[in-house]
Amino acid sequence: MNSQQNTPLTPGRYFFALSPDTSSRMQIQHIMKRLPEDPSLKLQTTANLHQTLLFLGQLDQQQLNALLKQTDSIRFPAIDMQFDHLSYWDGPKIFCLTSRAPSSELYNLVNQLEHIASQADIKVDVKPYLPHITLARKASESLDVPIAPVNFKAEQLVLMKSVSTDHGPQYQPVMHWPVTAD
Ligand code: 2AM
Repeated sequence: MNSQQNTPLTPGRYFFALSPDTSSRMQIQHIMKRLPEDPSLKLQTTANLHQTLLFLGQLDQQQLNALLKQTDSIRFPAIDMQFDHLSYWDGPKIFCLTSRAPSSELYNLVNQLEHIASQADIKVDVKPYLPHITLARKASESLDVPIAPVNFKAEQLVLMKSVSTDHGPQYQPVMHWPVTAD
């Protein structure tokens, strides 16, 4: 598959994600204004909004090179889904958007990514995939706020690097793969 690389890939913490298009991003920002006013809440920045597909963790150069050799085989159609619920997850203490009917194409893509990661000898989390978009961390209470469903349209897969900064982690898109027609 045709890929586009933004910056040289150097060792670090990586994950595969889908980025919301501009319209989904605006809908999400609108929902974020309705979160509780809690000073300890760490809101996701607009630039960092994403749907994680597979968290890869810390990768060395050899693992990155092996991973990139595998990515040519990835095939996926445009992924169009709705996030229709604002949830509180007690374990990671996050507010996130979840979907009552995630797209089956999403799971196909996650399976492909898990496969190529294992081919590249990258050990990933074996927990079942739960699609979500994190809106805020350090949440401490459940909430019951009805939302208008967010149409989430993703036309490219992104490899993100998580970089620590003084203002918290910054997620930098380092490679993109567009949808494939077949
Ligand atoms: P999230 O998907 O719930 O927001 C970068 O850290 C991204 O990978 C974050 O979006 C984060 O959580 C997700 N992620 C998934 N598993 C992770 C893990 N074990 N450690 C850190 N981040 C993880």
